[in-house]
Amino acid sequence: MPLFHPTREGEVTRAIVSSFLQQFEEYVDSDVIIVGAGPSGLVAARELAKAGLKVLIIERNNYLGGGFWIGGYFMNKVTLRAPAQEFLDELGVPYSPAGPGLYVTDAPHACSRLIAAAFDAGAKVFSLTFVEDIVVREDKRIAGVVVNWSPIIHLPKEVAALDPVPLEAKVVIDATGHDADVVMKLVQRDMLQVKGEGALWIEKSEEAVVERTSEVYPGLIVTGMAVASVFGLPRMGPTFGGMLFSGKRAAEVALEIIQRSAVS
Ligand code: 48F
Repeated sequence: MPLFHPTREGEVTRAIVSSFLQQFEEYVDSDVIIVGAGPSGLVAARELAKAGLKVLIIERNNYLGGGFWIGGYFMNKVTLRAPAQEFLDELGVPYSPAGPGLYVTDAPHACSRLIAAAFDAGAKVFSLTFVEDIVVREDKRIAGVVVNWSPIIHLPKEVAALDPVPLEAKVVIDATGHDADVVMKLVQRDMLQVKGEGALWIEKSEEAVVERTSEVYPGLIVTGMAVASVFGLPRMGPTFGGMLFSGKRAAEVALEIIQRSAVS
């Protein structure tokens, strides 16, 4: 008697393809699209999905977590300053004190729990998917993003002269880290100006990133290190509390926008 139930190869392929296509079709429009699955994007996704919204994370890499997997200096450790250890308590991730009000933990442990929490809450992910542009309507409002498979982006134009694939959302969150990739689509068209990231200053940057997490163009919110790039704030290095609180703030702002537009 074999251990596993019998199956045919075609059935396995069909299961993958039909499940993917069904999800793709369902998420052609979402309440919120979050570009980037780093720490700020994952926290925002979890909060918004917990609030009952339809949330799609788009990540260009084949792994989730952004800088949260790697931590500081490829050492797989991350630090958090109080009170950010509360996120670890909530996720059930162990950590050690590393100095007054400073904690250290294993980056993959914290990151994998955060990824799982976003999925548990109901967020969906398209990985290996690159956001290459934005959708802007006549009312000067971001209404979605344009995507393609990440490997396609690296092909020469004569091989891959492809039409855009747009996805719609009520709100888009730029959680692309230092590059502020979504915001830059507006900058390139003179629709927004940014200051560029300042030099590293941990003490100042974490507070400032959380405080400046906001809607920078109708329908577009910035979170995480993208906030520093937009507002000329200092970099913060391998301490992650600012990213987590910024993601939470981004979710609050998105909820406010969606609730406001539902009333009007
Ligand atoms: O860089 P990242 O981790 O962003 P974050 O949430 O956190 C920053 C920290 O990791 C660290 C730091 C703070 O202590 O300085 O750097 O601000 O994650 C950004 C994610 O966005 C993806 C990218 O692959 C990464 O996983 N990303 C960037 N551009 C695109 C994208 C794009 N155009 N389309 C899809 N994904």
